[in-house]
Amino acid sequence: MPFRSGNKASADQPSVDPARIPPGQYLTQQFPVLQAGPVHHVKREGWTLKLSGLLEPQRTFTWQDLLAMPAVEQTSDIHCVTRWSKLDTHWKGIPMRALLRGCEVALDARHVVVHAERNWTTNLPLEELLRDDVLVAYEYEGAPISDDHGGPVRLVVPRLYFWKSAKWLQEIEFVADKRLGYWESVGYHELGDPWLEQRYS
Ligand SMILES: Nc1nc2c(c(=O)[nH]1)N[C@H]1C(S)=C(S)[C@@H](COP(=O)(O)O)O[C@H]1N2
Ligand SMILES: [Mo]
Repeated sequence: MPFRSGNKASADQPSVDPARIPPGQYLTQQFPVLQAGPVHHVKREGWTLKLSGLLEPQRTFTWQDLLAMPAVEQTSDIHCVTRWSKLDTHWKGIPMRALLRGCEVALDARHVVVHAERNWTTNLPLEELLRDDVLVAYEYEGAPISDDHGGPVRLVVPRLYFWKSAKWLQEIEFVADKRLGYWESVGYHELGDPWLEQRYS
């Protein structure tokens, strides 16, 4: 028989389908704040998201542009390579695919480099960027995304380890050849699939 402590905290734990937790991960109810360097404080006014590189036309969205587009709300599980997973997080924003509507991505574009505040980067294969659940998010749990979680706008890529979900998003550059990002270039896996436990390269 599994030991049950009977204390309130554990009695309140909802029962979770273990199939939702990737190998080597533990569940948390917290929302840890993690980044390389300090939290950035980015103003909405003057903020832009650029879609650059191998696509036509290249695009620049302002905060107002983003708000004017039809938003979606999405519930996603997130998995950090430092081994915490958090289930059923709620995000609101614009699907990546909707931002690309009307743009033609060049045939030789195979990868993207995601750029964030102060030259932080991460890389994704193009097909991972184009998944239905990749969101350019501006609300978390019904409120504007706080500075420490990457507001005003962050990327949410639920299928991969959470470091791919760039906080303080600025630019998505479409490129032909893979170009490793910040964590990827110091030994983290270039793809980072939590279900295959791709932590390091
Ligand atoms: N711009 C930027 N985005 C980033 C990072 C970073 O250092 N800079 N760290 C990543 C990592 S390692 C994780 S686990 C998540 C953490 O997001 P959170 O602080 O909202 O939990 O952000 C990711 N996005
Ligand atoms: Mo992370």
